[in-house]
Amino acid sequence: MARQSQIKSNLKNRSILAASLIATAASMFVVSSAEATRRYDPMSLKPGSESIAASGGTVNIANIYSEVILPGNPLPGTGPIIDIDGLEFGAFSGDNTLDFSASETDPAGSIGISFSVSEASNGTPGGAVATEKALITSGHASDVFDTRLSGNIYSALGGTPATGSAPIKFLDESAYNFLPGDDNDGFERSQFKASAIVRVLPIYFAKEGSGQTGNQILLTPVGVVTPGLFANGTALGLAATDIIDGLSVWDLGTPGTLDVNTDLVVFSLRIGSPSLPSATTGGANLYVSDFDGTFLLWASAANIGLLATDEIDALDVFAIPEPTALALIAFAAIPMLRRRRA
Ligand SMILES: [Ca+2]
Ligand SMILES: [Ca+2]
Ligand SMILES: [Ca+2]
Repeated sequence: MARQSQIKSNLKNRSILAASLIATAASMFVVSSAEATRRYDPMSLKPGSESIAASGGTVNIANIYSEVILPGNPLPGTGPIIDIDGLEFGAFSGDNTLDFSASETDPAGSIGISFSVSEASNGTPGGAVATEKALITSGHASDVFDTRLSGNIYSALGGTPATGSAPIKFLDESAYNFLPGDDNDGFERSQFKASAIVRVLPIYFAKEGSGQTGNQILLTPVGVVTPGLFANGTALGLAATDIIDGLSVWDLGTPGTLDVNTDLVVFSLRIGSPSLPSATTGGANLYVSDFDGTFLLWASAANIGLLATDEIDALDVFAIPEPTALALIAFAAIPMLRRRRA
């Protein structure tokens, strides 16, 4: 009897879980329908990008641009649309926003990355990056590529680097009214603003300029325009002249405060940074830290379809739904069907 009631309880829990998963999927569908003609994947540009000259200087490397062109959503005029002016988060005219991040979620789950490379990068022969480079000169540098990695952030912190799948092209620069001669050097999938004016997410970023050393992570909370220091290079185990050029932050523990051994970061360094394996390699390696004063390899260039001499200059992470979530729905449905037949 106890066993039976345990089974019933399990069935009930599975039904609740299934209903909850279906409801979640349904609500996602409603949101995506409402947003079907708009999407924001904020992006910033590297100095020297083609759009800067083409715009007569209104495209600023401190600013963050977004609003992706989708069917039914042509962007007005030419050129990209500013999502967050640099002045709104503490990157001034002349500063270069190196990369930026919202606070990521689900560090224990399966993970994918979006990245962009520098113009000098070649990618593994035959891979997505090499293919884009062959199509149009420097067109690969303004694109965004996706790959998925094995394990999760904690397995990397435990000393097991991830392996990745072959990258695929996720976004073309034309989706932003950017030009093929642009070089995207900052990317994030999160939507920082709920409207054109109100930023609803804190922004974590690295920049160069205004005396800022590129080995630090700054944080501009919601409601203010002045950044504070979230983590210095020492917390990451970085040298004074290392440059972070790809960044994703999990601000766990107390939001807005650095919690050593709890908060997490994955990052890439610019080629030439003294902490890399050599003066000409390592720029496409990804590293992980929990701010304990050291960092570990998360994935090497070769594991994400890139060459050791390539450069990742923009980085974001995203959660990949576990196959088990879908399996659970099916698993929950089977006993319900069986019971009905009985
Ligand atoms: Ca790039
Ligand atoms: Ca924290
Ligand atoms: Ca890099």
